Amino acid sequence: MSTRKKPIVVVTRKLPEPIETRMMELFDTRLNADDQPLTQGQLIEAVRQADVLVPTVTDHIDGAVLAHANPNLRLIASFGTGVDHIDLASARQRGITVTNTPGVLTEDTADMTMALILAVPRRITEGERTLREGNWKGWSPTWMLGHRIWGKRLGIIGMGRIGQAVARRARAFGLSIHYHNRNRLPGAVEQELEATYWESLDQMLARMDIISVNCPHTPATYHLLSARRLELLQAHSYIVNTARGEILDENALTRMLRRKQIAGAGLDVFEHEPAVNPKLLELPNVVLLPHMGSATIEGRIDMGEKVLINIKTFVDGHTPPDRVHAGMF
Ligand code: 8YV
Repeated sequence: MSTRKKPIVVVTRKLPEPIETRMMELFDTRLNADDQPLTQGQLIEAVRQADVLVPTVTDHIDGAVLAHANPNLRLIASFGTGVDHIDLASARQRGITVTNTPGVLTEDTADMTMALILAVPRRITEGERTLREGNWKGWSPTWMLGHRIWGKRLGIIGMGRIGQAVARRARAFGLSIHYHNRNRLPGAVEQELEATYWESLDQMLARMDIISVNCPHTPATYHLLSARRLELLQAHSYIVNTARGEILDENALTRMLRRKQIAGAGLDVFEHEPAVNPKLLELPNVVLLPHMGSATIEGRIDMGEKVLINIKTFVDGHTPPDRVHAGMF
């Protein structure tokens, strides 16, 4: 057993038990047993203390927080794939490496996306609500009619790992696959997915029956689906977002849903989580989920394993496998 001092690892939220136990064995770990999200003051305290910080999507690690980091804070090993809650430029300048947990939540997030692609046009939660509220008067040939998804066009925005996993599922449900991405996929992948590439997002939006948002939130994708772009959608179309709320203008979307300028939406993420535009809650043609796209116990354990590996390789002096960027010095 090495006598070298173990690094202080501060974990901001409660993680699955096997991950926390291993974290305790490997490092000088500070856990958050009652899982209360940290306030900005508590986050500042955490970066003052930590050699390694393990945050999640609920921690906003901006420049103001990082300004209080102690000089030994060398790694932010985030639990999650998206890193839009971390001011990457500021971390980099301070010599702090950032890692994430990509790959292990691809299939779970794609499943949830497919669930919403089915749930919204087929009015699944609306039907369930009606039944639970005791308002089901019995079967009728013209009641609770939704829309068929077989044979419709799905436009995927962001054709990375998750976008492609959605495409594979959607093909099996008879949807034809269209996509917009920063870079066109290799021909072999396009062929396998029978996917049509649209260089112009505007042109794709105007022609699709269902849109799925699967790109990361970056400064370039903030309000990518602006009011102007949302207005390009056809009135019968649906939109599903399991990526980040900030990618679409939630107020504009709500307005369009209320005016029936689009047919419905399935949202797992929101612009100001955990707040949800109250007008969305009043609409029958939306399915709203509390950011649970990757919420499986298997996924959470895999994410935790990735965090452990990233920390261990880093403190042992190697390049962590999921490095988003290295600190600048
Ligand atoms: C995670 C996510 O639950 O990984 C992501 O980017 O959005 C979620 O699936 C969350 O980020 C954990 O921090």
